[in-house]
Amino acid sequence: MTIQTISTTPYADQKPGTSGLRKRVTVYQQPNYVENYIQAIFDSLEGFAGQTLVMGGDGRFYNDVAIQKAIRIAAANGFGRVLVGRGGILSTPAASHVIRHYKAFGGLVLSASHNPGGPDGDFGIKYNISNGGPAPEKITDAVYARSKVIDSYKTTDTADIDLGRIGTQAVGDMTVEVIDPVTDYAALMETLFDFGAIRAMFASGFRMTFDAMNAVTGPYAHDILEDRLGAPKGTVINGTPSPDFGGGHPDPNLVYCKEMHDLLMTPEGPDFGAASDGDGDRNLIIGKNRFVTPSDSLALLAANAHLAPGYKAGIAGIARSMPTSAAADRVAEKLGIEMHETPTGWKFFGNLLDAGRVTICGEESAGTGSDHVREKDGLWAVLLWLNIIAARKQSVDEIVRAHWATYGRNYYTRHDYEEVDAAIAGKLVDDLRAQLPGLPGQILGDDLQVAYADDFTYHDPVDGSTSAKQGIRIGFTDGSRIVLRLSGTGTVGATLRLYLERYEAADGRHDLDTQSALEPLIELADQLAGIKQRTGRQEPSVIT
Ligand code: G16
Repeated sequence: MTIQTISTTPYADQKPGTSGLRKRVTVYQQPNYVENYIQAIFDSLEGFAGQTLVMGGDGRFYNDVAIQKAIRIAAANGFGRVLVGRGGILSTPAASHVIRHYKAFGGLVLSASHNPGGPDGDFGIKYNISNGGPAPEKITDAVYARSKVIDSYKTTDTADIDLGRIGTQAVGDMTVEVIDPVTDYAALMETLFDFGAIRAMFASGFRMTFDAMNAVTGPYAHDILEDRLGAPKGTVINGTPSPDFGGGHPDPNLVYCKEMHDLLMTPEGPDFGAASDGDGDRNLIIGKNRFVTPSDSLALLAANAHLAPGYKAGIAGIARSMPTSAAADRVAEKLGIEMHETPTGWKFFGNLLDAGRVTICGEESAGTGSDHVREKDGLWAVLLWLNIIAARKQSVDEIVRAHWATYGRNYYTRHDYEEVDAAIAGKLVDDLRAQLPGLPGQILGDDLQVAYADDFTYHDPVDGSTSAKQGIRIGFTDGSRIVLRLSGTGTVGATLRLYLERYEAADGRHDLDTQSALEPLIELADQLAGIKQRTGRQEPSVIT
């Protein structure tokens, strides 16, 4: 093997977003684009000589090309071993587990998550550290700084690795071990949940549909739900990963899983429906006649986690991203445990999990997870729901209603305006930010008094770091909130996210239609920010 040092010129746009570097495939296909970014990552790390690096992706278009490049660059930079999923595949939570389980130095996760795939779709690369979680801002800032001045990268003159063959191969001095992507992850799930009780529930006729969206969770779901838990064959649909997700949009929300949602609302539908996204970290939960919002799901899972063997001793604390509803806060209060509000991005949970201050984390963007890995985990959430249903012997709807009767209901919605002109979106946010100091104390709209108005700043209680400008929040004295921020995962223009929340007490009205219940706040947000007028859009692109 010869190590080659290849001259290159920097790209100006390799700034990692909410979750790694996500760009159009065509951007990644530019000369040396992948090479520059991976070398910039390695240049920002220290002490990895001879260490293990995990690699895997969601199997999307360009996964196979990028992973071969990454293997050669890792060998040339002195890693001792690469662990890679067969076919270059690892779901994001499985990659996190493999990093932790084999005590790797870190990992490269090749995914653009729920974004569409294919030659005209998106691709992404994310670096995870030794705790299995996404690199913190300290590292992603260093990677960006390095990418702007990089002038060479190292690679080898070796042939492609056969990623279809389980076992060990060599790239010069570096070992490449191709592993089964499912085995370790499935074994971890068996330690957390009561597989016997869930198996008995399926045996007694409980029916579910799991939509793998032609993405990475297909093999995991077939193995765990059908083979280990005995759910009938056919429970998992769209279970074969494809490079362009079968032409679909692998985002498990009510737009892209409408068919499943509608089926669950009929008497003939199954008892339970769930889905996961491109890389397997998001989840969608729908019971018969009951869609569960991700924010409610976080609160419910936290309140009931003790019913699963892995959490029977109770949970240490809960963390949620700032735009996520405050439903979980009420659970933490009742349990007398810590509650943390962090910026959007799973990377902000890492320190709290490592310090043992929280056990369960979640986000409004369909992500929930626990300290078993350092990523959100779609199938984990599905299995915890199944465990809770099996233990409580109640339907999802009954469990949700009982929860609201105890804690009250946080009506919640998110309105996305996608592919907005970036300059218009930026100005909209700036102008709203400028209004904030004058808002507290004002009575707005339908008798809503502003309690606070700020641009969220997070102070990490573990490492003392500060992250500013994490989203505008306007809170009202009755517990309602308007939150507005720009997405950090879009690849074209800007995506404006408007989050709305209203609290209805335990003895309040819990049967209102969500959009109607939030209508006054939706109108008020538009008055304050001028969304329709400035964007020229009459409706959001997606409502979740
Ligand atoms: C990523 C992050 C999440 C975040 C989501 C949406 O999820 O890991 O923490 O909530 O993006 O972020 P934004 O609102 O900035 O678009 P995923 O599933 O895309 O990796």
